[in-house]
Amino acid sequence: MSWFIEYYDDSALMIKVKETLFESKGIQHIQIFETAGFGKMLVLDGKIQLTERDESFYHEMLVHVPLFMVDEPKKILVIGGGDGGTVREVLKHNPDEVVMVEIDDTVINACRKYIGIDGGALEDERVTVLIEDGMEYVENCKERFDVVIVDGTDPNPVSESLVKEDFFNNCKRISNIFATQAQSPFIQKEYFIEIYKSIKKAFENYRIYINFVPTYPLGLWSYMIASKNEIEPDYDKIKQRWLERKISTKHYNPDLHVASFALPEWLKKEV
Ligand code: AG3
Repeated sequence: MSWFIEYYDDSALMIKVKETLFESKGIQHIQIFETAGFGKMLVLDGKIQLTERDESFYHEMLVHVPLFMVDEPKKILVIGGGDGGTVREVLKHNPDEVVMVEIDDTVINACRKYIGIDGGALEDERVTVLIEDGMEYVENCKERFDVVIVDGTDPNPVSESLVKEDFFNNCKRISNIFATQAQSPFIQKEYFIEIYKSIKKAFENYRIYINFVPTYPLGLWSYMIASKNEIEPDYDKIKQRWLERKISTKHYNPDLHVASFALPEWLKKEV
């Protein structure tokens, strides 16, 4: 047994590891571990992307919050998300078409082989997987999507374009509702503020929501949802859609959906 340590600026998270299942250094440094208590774990460039034990906390909030805000989410675009967890959740809404644009096919193949959280979602006939840069895809995109979701990594040279105003402007042009993961507002305040400022410039309406994901930087995670139209989490509508769609989840429910928009005072001061 050894410890995998993810270092933050002045703190760190340690996960006990049994063995390394996969490692490769290409566009990104990919590591997949079997852990002692968190199941399989995906790490990109030293940063924990998911563990089997709590990935549902993240993927379900990233996906179900925007999708339950829409009457009939039929056509969905996912940027990033090579492990397939986001597409797996999207399919629960029974869409007609899902496009996933992932820049690194090694992540897709390694996750399929060694983790398998997509549960076959990426092979579903309604799903098209494109190996392409997300920014270039949205720039050239002539289609429209009901919902666009960004499941990216911490901003780095590969994913940096996905937090810029230009990218969000294109997402606005091609979507009715847009949602992105938005980092830890507590431990990665600069990233969070950068995403917030770009979203604010690009969209008329935007809201922040939060939940806890134990293996992400000190546990608190944020997301932003944005649209040309007004965004108001209407509990009754969400509850009704939840009952109609009969979606089973491990973490998400309509109460949590509405509660996740309540922000603590220290965070309200930042936005
Ligand atoms: N992507 C967002 C997680 C980033 C975690 N950051 C960190 N550990 N420093 C998750 C991808 C899962 N589909």
